[in-house]
Amino acid sequence: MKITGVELRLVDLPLVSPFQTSFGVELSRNALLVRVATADAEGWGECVAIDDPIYSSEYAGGAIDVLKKFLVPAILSPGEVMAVEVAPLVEKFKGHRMAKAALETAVLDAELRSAGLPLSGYLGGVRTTVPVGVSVGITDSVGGLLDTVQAYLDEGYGRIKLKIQPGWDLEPTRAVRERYGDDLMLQVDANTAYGPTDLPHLAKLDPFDLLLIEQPFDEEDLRTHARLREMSTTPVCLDESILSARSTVDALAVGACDIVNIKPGRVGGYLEARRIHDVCVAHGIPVWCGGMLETGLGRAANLALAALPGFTLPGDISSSARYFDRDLTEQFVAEGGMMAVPTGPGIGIDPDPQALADLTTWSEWITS
Ligand code: OSB
Ligand code: MG
Repeated sequence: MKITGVELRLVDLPLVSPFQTSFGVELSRNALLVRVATADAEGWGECVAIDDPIYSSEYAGGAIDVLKKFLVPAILSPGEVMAVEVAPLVEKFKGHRMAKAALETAVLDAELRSAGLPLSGYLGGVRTTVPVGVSVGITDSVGGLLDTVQAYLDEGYGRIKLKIQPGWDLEPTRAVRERYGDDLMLQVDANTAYGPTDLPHLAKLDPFDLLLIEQPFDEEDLRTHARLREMSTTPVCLDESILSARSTVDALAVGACDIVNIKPGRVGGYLEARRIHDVCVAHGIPVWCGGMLETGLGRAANLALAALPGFTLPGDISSSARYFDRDLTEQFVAEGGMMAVPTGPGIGIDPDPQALADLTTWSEWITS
């Protein structure tokens, strides 16, 4: 496939409400989009890096720089490229998985659109709808949290994830469990906010019968995650620590987790995400699709991945209205806690040209 040009574009989508985690507060989603142009079709990839390097080392400005200087030139130079060749072409550049993922996804989208194939079928998806949940940020008060959760339950979501941090953990979790009962699928995500001395404290979450606790410790600290598994009955899930199929194998070998959150951006793309899925299925480890407050473009592709057979837990893929008043694409809507997997070629959805124009803050074309 001959690529005639690559466009980098920043779009700024205000969030409907601030999203607070243990690492910071997000007020709007400043998303970097990659558009690949070919003679037959164009393809889209959304880079999940946020503005500041506080979830991981990557950030949007760094992604723009590495794409412009290294990654885009590397895929343009051979003259022709297929999606499976993108990762090998950029492998010599260390790290920057979120930037690499966006580029590979755009190439894959263009390729599949040309072939008339939906992403989900290409990846091996077996479902037409997938279970989804909501990630609920840290709020000012437990009362406010209960109101927020109630509103999501009224919309039909059956799984709630609470963001936690030291000082905001046992009390909000207990309050939600007591108010909504044992049938609610409830899980928590600490985004690395705890350390080894917090092990006994985190074991106090056991009575709340959580589906899982996500990434309580530093991304490099597999050992403490393994210790938590021995001290607590709550299943341990890794997010930030899982960077590749190789790191997944290592995490499983040291007994660091029961469950894996797969975010295609964090691991370098949908092809590596599928390998991680395959590793986990082979080990009997359930997986679910994480989210990074993506626009409709990113969520469309995540839905395709979440249709694979090993994705047995609800994904962080919510309705457009949970994130933005105005999405970049047509609205995604969860019904009864389920969302439809797009069926069109490639990621199966196009950005709305007017929304794209109105929300764009910067763009640049790169041609060979
Ligand atoms: O840890 O899963 C996370 C958003 C930004 C950065 C990290 C995380 C998140 C979320 C959002 O939890 C989930 C979603 O996109 O709905
Ligand atoms: Mg997480």
